[in-house]
Amino acid sequence: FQGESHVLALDLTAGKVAPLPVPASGYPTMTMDEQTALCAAPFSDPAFNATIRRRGVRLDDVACLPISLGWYGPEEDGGRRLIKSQCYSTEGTANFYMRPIEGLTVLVDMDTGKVVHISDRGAGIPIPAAKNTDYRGAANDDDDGTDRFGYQTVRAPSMEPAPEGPGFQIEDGHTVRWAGWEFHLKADARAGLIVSRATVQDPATGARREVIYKGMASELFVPYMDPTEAWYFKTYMDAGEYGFGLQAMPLVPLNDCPRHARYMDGVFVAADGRPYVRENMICVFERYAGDIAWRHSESPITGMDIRESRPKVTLVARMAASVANYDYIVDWEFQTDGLIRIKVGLSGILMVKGTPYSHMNQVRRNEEMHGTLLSENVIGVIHDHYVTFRLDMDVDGADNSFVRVDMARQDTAPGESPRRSYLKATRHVASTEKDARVRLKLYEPAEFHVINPTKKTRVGNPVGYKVVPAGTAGSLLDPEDPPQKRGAFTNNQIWVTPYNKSEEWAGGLFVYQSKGEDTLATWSERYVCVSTKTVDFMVRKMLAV
Ligand SMILES: *[C@@H]1O[C@H](CO)[C@@H](O)[C@H](O)[C@H]1NC(C)=O
Ligand SMILES: *[C@@H]1O[C@H](CO)[C@@H](O)[C@H](O)[C@H]1NC(C)=O
Ligand SMILES: [Cu+2]
Repeated sequence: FQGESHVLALDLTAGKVAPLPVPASGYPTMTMDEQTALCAAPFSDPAFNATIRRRGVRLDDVACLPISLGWYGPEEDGGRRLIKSQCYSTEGTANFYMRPIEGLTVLVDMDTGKVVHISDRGAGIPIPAAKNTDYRGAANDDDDGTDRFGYQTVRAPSMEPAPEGPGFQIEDGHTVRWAGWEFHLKADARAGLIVSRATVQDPATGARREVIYKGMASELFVPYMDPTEAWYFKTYMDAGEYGFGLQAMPLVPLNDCPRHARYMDGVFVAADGRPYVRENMICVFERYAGDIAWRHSESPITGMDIRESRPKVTLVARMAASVANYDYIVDWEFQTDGLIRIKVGLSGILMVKGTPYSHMNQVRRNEEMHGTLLSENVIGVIHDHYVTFRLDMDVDGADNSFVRVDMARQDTAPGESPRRSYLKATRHVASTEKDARVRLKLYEPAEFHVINPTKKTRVGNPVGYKVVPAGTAGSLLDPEDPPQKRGAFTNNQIWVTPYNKSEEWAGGLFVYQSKGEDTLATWSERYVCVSTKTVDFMVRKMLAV
């Protein structure tokens, strides 16, 4: 092979393989075998070993991580697959993330495994101490069920469903049925968890009604806000570069998921094409957290003695991806009232930067630190985490439209009413992709509906689902900044595009070292009529530190 990428369509019925167009730039997601091999790659270079010795670290204590390097122009890229290694000292702790060998960046050719360049600007930056960095329970807890401060360690509370067992069934290992819901679940190498063919039973007619054809995390974007040599390139796109599902480890029963959870395995492909199974990738469980689903009580003034209350029990499908230091927890939660909630939790360990400073009194006034001094010789660098979800909605079938309901103040005419103003809702059906780009504004509020104009409710309104953005934020980077061009799906909070099976990944099909010409931002430039649509929906942004 000559380092070329190919995209192939396999026709299982005909037993044929046909080539598909290859994206203009970028490379496919790294395989796990590559990522494993790349951790060892720097050690094949004597100059690397010499650098480590100069930094006073024993070679046996060094662990290196493969860091995707984005795309910063042809001079840097050289037309080949590259990766930058960032190394840590594991001496005295399992939490090597807290002990960066700061300023040392090793550029490696991914195909040959050879070191291309070593940059070490970290001489004089000490490696933060190992003391008190171990996060493992056993390292901190005493045998008597207390932690090192003497506090009782918290145990998972009981979240047990009714004694007659779980209220859900899983058929064929993948089809979940619960409270009128039916959907298919699958662990995917790139997206992590895919929910498809979600239908719900109409309580009035008993008919199954379609809701979502396919929903999944489409891409992530994690730009660090430090433009210096050893940090500028850290602008990860975890799904397309690392594989959100490839990075998911088996869930820990009883702590990751409650007692009566059921687990689902994932099947992935190794670098040589062989399939392998990873167990317990997804868990499914009923959740009762003490909340109320619906209630109403009558006041005694009515003379009616009504106390109606229903406990809120939901069904959760969960996976957790550990992309190096960070752990993302993705929950799809189904409610009995038809609502589907997607939640992203962030856990794990910060990626930190070494510094000579051990106290803020050493830092010059107004000195740009790109973060916060968290501990002796440790800076937490400011950064974002964006996750965008692609929702291929099928509300009562595939003929769907996207409606923006604008909320605006309407002033009354003089003498019309004692009121001077009220809130007026105006519906606007998107007619082009450009028309369906949503940038949220606090003082220009709107609601977003995916409707089926061909299916009406009993009283004549189109049926629909409301899309509710939560915890979103826009990117503050320059739109022409190379990482922002690649992560351009963060330019808007909602995008709607007509169905196109080549446009599943918001950052493009080949994300690794891509230039950003194959993204949602490009696709939605087309003046295509939006009828059957896909909603790309940015669910969460977190600003750490
Ligand atoms: C670098 O050090 C590692 C660990 O001691 C060793 O395995 C490797 O052979 C060394 N590399 C070279 C090129 O000497
Ligand atoms: C589908 O997407 C591909 C890739 O963006 C594009 O080349 C093609 O023109 C699109 N098809 C339609 C019908 O818009
Ligand atoms: Cu973070």
